[in-house]
Amino acid sequence: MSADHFTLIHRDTSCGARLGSLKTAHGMIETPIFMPVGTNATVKAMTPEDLLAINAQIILANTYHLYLRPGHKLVKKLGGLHNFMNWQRPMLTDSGGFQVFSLGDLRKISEHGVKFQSHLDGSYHVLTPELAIEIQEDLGADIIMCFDECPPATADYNYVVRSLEMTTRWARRCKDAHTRQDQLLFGIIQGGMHHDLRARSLADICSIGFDGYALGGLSVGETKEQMYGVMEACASMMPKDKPRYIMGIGAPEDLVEAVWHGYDMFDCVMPTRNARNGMLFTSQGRINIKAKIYEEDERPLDPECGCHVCRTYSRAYLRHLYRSGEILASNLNTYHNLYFYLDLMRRIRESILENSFTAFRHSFFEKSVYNQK
Ligand code: PRF
Ligand code: ZN
Repeated sequence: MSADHFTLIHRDTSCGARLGSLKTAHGMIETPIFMPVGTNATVKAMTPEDLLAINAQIILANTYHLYLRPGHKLVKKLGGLHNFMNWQRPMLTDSGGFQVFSLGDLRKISEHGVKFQSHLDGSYHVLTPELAIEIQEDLGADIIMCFDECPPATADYNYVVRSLEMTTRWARRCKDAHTRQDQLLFGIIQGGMHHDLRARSLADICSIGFDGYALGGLSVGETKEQMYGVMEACASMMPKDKPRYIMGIGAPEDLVEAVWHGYDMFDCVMPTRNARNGMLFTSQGRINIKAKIYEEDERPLDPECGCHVCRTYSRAYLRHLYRSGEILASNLNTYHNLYFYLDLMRRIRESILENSFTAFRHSFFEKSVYNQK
């Protein structure tokens, strides 16, 4: 892609927050943006039509899962991910790095790549930087990610040093293997909770040169203080003219904090996974729809929410669907939670444009049930 795929539209004068637009092969996205997670070429419980209705601009899918099933060659044959799942807006695929490392005992890491056993049938596979790129080229997402190692929060300093050095060498191999000019390739910064190592990883990854930069290795069991500390330390060193993505983040309060520091893109399973467990985000805070207090509650889930679910159904009905294990519960709950996240991001973009994001952040934490700790 051309070097001018990312345009900074406005910088909030009161903080680091930025408004941008990112050009991809399937259209533009406005940043800051939240990307719903669609691991298996589906955002669980949502049709692509539902996603359009809540105005999702971009969704995410996973290399690891789609490689194992149905296989990247099949997806390619069927016209790529966009065609396969009938989603014509932008898409991003994660490289499989994080998913493979989450396998615990089922994997073995070397310079060459990662040998792992499928969580589906126990079969053996080796994922390398080159294969992760080949798979992502076949899947055909608009934005693809380098193959990285995400060390556990418990990793010691020397392990993190060796790990980030290998992630840098893998990033070089990913860039060399990448051939599709219509895809953006993002680099991933690691370095655990150590600010000096983050600085090193950031300098190394940026010197290779990518279309965007992501912070990996966050939300892996550290405290919020540690996570916000890394965000803040890295923000001032990240290139200003490229999109900045924090992977696997986060709770509503984390998004507000990250945007304030100048990050542009986010993804997390929290709104979708929590929805399927009956945990819903509202303007009054998190609520658990299975609670007895909602048994006869005829009010909308969130009276301040403009989504189809809140305009149509009562808390009592949503509670009933959830308790009965009805399929519709997952759809309605997910629909609302994603609407809540996307609407939060829309309001964030609006306030950046008005240079009032610091005030937005203040009132978000002041009057809101979403506090930082
Ligand atoms: N690397 C990759 N994907 C990720 C992460 C990472 O470190 C995280 C960290 N929470 C989420 N998704 N490739
Ligand atoms: Zn709603």
